[in-house]
Amino acid sequence: MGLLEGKRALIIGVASDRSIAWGIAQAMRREGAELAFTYQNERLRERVEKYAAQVGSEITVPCDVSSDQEIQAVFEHLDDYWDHLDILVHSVAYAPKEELEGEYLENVTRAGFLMAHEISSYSFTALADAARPMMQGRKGAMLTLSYIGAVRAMPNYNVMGVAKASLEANVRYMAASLGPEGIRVNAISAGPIRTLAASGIKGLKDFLKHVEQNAPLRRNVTIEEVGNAAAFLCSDYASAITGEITYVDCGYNSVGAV
Ligand code: NAD
Ligand code: IMJ
Repeated sequence: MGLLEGKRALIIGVASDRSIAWGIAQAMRREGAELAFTYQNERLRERVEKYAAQVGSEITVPCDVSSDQEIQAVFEHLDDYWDHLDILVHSVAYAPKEELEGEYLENVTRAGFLMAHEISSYSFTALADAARPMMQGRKGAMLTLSYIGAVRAMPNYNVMGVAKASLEANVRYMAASLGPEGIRVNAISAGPIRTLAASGIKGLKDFLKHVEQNAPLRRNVTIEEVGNAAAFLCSDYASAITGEITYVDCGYNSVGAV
């Protein structure tokens, strides 16, 4: 029997077959979960419908996480199909591209800072609050994706690192809020992966190579491996784990300069 047999999961953040959210969706499906998906905008609708069908799902709902109305509508729509929800996966981040290069203080703006925090951190809070009514009375789990730039000043990551630090604190405060309802809240801090969100990032190739040469496992992580960790963290096997940031990065975070 699969780890997630009988559970229902909403996956937010599939944009391509390289998306971390897609790795998570595939692992959760394999472990027996029923899935629903959101897509950011019309441009992504058909693509996400196609991916959903591949994992036996007919439930796809639009959701730009900057809109409270769209967030509310997701759960109204979901309520037509499901009488409850067990798992919420948040795999979304955004900051203006111009701020993800060069020196932090030179490039950060008030608008970019607010945007990064709104889309990459606050949206998890807003989605959790909207999902809460459907997650009552079950052993629910919420999961988001972070990056080591939350805890170290990494080149080019800049304002996104500050937003990820907010997201990680959010995980702890949300875990404290939702714990009494039996809902767990965790994050996976993934190593670098070539996805749409990582494409066009200055120096990515060299950084992937650096990880390959220095991480204890001497390689980079895959979306399948992040998916497996996600399935575990959202399963009842992780029933005492909440408020945690789990590194899934081939050990990179645990070593210093070599
Ligand atoms: P991706 O581009 O496949 O996914 C990013 C998703 O964010 C897309 O599906 C996009 O539609 C969505 N998104 C952006 N703005 C949105 C908005 N306003 N409303 C709704 N959706 C919006 O890239 P990914 O690498 O799979 O990123 C997923 C998560 O993983 C992000 O939080 C990212 O920070 C995190 N992460 C990525 C890496 C990496 O190296 N790729 C490493 C660690 C953590
Ligand atoms: C992002 C920026 C700088 C360095 C980076 C990254 N490295 C990695 C990433 C080394 C691995 C990818 N990552 C962890 C992210 O969280 C990416 C978030 C992101 C990416 C974009 C690109 C396109 C855009 N806005 C973005 N906002 C957030 O316009």
